[in-house]
Amino acid sequence: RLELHHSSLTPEQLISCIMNVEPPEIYLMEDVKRPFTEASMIMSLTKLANKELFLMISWAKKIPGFVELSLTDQVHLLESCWLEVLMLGLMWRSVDHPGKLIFSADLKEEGNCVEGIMIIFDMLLAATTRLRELNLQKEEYVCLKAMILLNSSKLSDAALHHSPAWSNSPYTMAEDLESRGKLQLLLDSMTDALVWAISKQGLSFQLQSTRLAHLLMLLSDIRHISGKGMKHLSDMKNKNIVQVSDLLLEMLTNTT
Ligand code: AOE
Repeated sequence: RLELHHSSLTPEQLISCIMNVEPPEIYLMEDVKRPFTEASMIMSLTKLANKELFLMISWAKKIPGFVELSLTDQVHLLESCWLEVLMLGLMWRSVDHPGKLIFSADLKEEGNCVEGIMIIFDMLLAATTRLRELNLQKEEYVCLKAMILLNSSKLSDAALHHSPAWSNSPYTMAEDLESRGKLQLLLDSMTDALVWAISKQGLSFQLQSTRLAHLLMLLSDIRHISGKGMKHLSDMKNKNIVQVSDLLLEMLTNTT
């Protein structure tokens, strides 16, 4: 296992490191009652998402350099990217199953099952088709997922200037700025890693640049779909279907 400091990792080492910290496959382990209603479907998906969020936090903590960011930044990054990260994972699992969304090994959806979720399912399926057309490689996938996390800067000025109420360690402005600098370096090394992953494929220089552009454009599609998904989820919440888990801070601060 690599124990080097992240700043001394080559792109190749960084990729093999983030390949190694990929979360395991998830099983829902419950009888899924069919036919689904929108409510029961969302219920199952919420259970799944809660399991995945647990794994996502330990995944993030194993990305070289992430835990050296301020706790405020760690929280804001995860808070703003979690659905995008879940969605990219879902697309990756589904890439070899045209027309299906592989939510988990035991929850696979053909789409036409539930009215309310249909529109978002269709967007997820379309984006998955795009991944398939691009023949996305695993090395590229893990880079993109880490880039979603590191680039999810809802960390705008508001986050910088107010210490959140839950923060009992008073972060200074200087520490926040230092963390922001580290974040930029992390994002840059992840970009280098993606460029390296593309360059391995023996494409012409021209095609490498085009591929990089296509892969990065996927990220804006994913952010768009995530926005729609959030809207859908908050509509649900008003109907009291989704119960929100509040474990994030606890999980980030506990040292495992
Ligand atoms: C996509 C991928 C995936 O692996 C799972 C799911 C499950 C639900 C799906 C979503 C998806 C795709 C889009 C859907 C959505 C349901 C409705 C929407 C179909 O149209 C998402 C279920 C989300 C459940 C919410 C769980 C609470 C999250 C709270 C997060 C939070 O508060 N914090 C602080 C962040 C924690 C970061 C780790």
